[in-house]
Amino acid sequence: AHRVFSGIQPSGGLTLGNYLGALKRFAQSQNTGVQSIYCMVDMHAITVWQDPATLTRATRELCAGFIASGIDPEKSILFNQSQVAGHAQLAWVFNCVARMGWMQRMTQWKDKAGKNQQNASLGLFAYPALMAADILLYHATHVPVGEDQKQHVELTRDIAIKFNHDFGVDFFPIPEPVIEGAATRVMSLRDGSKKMSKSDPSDMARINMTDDADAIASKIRKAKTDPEALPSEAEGLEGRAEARNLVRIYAALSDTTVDDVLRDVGGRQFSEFKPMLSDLAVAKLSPISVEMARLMENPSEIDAILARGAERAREIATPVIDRTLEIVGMVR
Ligand code: AQP
Repeated sequence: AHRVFSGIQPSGGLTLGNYLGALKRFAQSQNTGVQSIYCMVDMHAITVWQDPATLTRATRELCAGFIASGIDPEKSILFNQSQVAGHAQLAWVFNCVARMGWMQRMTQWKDKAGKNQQNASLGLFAYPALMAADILLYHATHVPVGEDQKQHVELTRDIAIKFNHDFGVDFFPIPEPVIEGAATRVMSLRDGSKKMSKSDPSDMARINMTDDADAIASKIRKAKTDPEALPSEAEGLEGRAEARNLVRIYAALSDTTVDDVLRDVGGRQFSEFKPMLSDLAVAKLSPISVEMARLMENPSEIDAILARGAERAREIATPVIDRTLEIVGMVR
């Protein structure tokens, strides 16, 4: 059976990268009738220090972001990871299946741990094993993510294959990453070689889902570009990372392709294109931020949605973790 799982960390406010790489696509795919499970991965978030009150708020705001982006908590399962114990249980088993060398090769580990790996948390190192547990706990077959998470989904496949092989079973399905659309890797507005990220120290590098129209317009106006006019074909964006990023964002927000956008705007200067892009971004994002703010007025309602989602998630997860522990030989 086809089942979708994906997660987002409540490690800061949502960005345009999270929206285009994840949320917008989740909303589009929920009408295909496939069972979809979306998780606020709070246990992943604490792999780097989170202020407790901020984590609580960010988790609720993330849930509001899912709903405001069009994900219906009745159709999809929406919950936070720590409410379903199976994630931690299965992650432990996978910590014992995965190899240190596999983790060491992960680019996210290298980027986030930086030069001082000895000082990074053990959880940050083991992050991909927990992510494998998130996906495989539901026997998910498809994992919609941005380009940056492809390597972790591949590691999930390796863990599933090794578990099945080590125990001589055909228990875990081998999940596929689903990376689609014009903006699977939204880049920083200040540096076209870095991805747009919640945790970038410069707020000017990203568009937050909670930014108002003025903030969006000012960030796009100040976004780094080059002095050339826009090309009329995608090839003309080669070697122009910042220009390409803005065109891709435009294409993704307007549900078209880069080629279609360039057909319309090729030959124009950025002084003309940037206001078009900010108008489009404001038109698409402000209804979402207004709805997020409205939902945040009632945190107990959000908590009830997460609790109900967790209950539904546990119904799927419990038999899987029980069977896993039995396969491993643990007395049940
Ligand atoms: N820049 C991006 N372009 C496209 N997709 C992106 N995603 C994140 N950034 C971009 C996708 O959003 C989903 C959730 O990501 P996450 O919160 O689990 O963690 P992340 O990938 O580490 O995102 P951030 O924003 O960079 O957070 P921090 O700064 O805390 O690490 C994933 O599907 C991801 O691909």
